[in-house]
Amino acid sequence: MTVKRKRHLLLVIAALLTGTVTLSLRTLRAVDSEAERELTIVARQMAFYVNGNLQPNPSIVFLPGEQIAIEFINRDRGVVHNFVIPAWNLRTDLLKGDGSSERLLFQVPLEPAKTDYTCSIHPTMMTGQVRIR
Ligand SMILES: [Cu+2]
Repeated sequence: MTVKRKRHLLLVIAALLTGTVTLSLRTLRAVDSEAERELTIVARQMAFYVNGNLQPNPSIVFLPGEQIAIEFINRDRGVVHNFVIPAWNLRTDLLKGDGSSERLLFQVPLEPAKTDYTCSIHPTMMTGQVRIR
């Protein structure tokens, strides 16, 4: 094989490898942008609890542009609640405290921001911060 031919072969191999790498990166990105982060938010004893943590009404931190699925569950027997992020026009229905649940799917805004989440029936007791960073 001549030197010229060898170089040509290397270029072909390099192009093939690059193509393969680009393709798999693209596939990964596509999968990634469709994947959503799941949060479970439970209402009980007049407060919100996130992902089983014991802190009531914690700050919830999102990444810019990420896809979120919130499963809101009302376990506050005898009390009606919803989960609302007013600034983002996000709200569940008012749910009975018998373990009723509703799922919210949304994309977080792209710009860093700070706002509040709340229950529209009990806005002073049931409220916390939402941050994008
Ligand atoms: Cu409430």
